[in-house]
Amino acid sequence: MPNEIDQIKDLILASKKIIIASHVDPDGDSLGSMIALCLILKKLGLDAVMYSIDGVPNSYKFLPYASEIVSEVPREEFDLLITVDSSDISRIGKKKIKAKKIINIDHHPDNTNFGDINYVKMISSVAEQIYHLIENFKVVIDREIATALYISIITDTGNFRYSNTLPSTFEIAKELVLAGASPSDSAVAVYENKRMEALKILAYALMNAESVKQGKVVYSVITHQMMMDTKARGEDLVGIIDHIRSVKTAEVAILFREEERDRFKINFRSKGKVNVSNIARALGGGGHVQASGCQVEGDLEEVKNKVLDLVLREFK
Ligand SMILES: [Mn+2]
Repeated sequence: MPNEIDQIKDLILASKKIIIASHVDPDGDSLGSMIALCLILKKLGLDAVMYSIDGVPNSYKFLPYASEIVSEVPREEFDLLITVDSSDISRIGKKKIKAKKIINIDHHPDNTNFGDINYVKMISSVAEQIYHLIENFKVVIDREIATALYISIITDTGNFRYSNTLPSTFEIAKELVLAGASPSDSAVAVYENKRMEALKILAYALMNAESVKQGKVVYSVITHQMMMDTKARGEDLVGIIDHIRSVKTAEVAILFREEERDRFKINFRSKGKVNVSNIARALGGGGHVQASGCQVEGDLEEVKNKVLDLVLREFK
C-alpha cells in the first residue's frame, strides 16, 4: 500500500484539470500553501486554478501570485480538487466545485477525511506537508515557493511561538531560508502592514478588555458601532486576539465581534492549558487546541454568558 504522498503524486500526475481551494476567510497558511502547491504543479508542467471564495485579504496581497487567485467558482468540471487547510469540505465555502476526485491536505485534528486521498497530519502548518510533497516530487524550491511556504509557517506558528512549533518546523524553515525566503522581509510583510484604522480598532478592543476568574480569562468585544467609528474592516481585526492573550495571568483570550445584530463571531486563544477547540466545537465551530472560532446568535449579554460559562467549565 503506497503512502498518501505517493498516492497524491500519482493522482496529480494523472489529472489534467486541477483546482486548488483555500478555506473561507483565508489565512496565511491556506494562501501560502495553495500558492506553493500551484507553483510546484507549474514546474511539473501542470496548470492549476487557485480558488478562494473570499478572495485574498489586502494583508496577503504581497504573496507571490496572489493576484492569480480567483474568487468565482469556475463552471467547468475538474479532474481534481485539492483542498488545503480545510478540516471539512464545507470550509471551502458554500459554492460547489465540480471535481471527479478530491485530495484533502490538512493539519486540523477535527478533519473529517472527506477526500479520496486524505493527507492529514498534526504538524505546524499545511506548509510543512507541502514541503514533504516537494521532496517527493523532487522539485527545486525557488524563492517564490520558499517565501509562500515560509509565510504559511510563521502565520500558523505565530512566528515560531505557538506550541505547534516543532523541531521539524525549524528544519523546514531553515531549508526555505536557504532557498531564498527572507525572515525579516516576511515578518515585516505579515506583522507591520497594518492600516491606521487597525490601530484605532485595536485601541477600542484593549480599552474595553475585561477579565474573569482572577484574570485567567481575558476577553473583549468589538461592536458594529466601534467598527463604524473607526472605519475599520474585518481584516483590521487580525492579531487583536493575540494582544488580549498577552496578559500575564491569561490562560484563555476571547474576542467577540458583532457581525450583525444578534450574531457574534468569536475567536479563542489559549496558552495551552485549556483546550479551546472543545469550546468552539460545542458552539458549532472548530479549530485547534490553542486557536479556534465559532459564531453564536443572541444578544451580547446572552452570548457572553453562554460562552464564558463553557470556557469556565473547561478549567475544571
Ligand atoms: Mn493552517
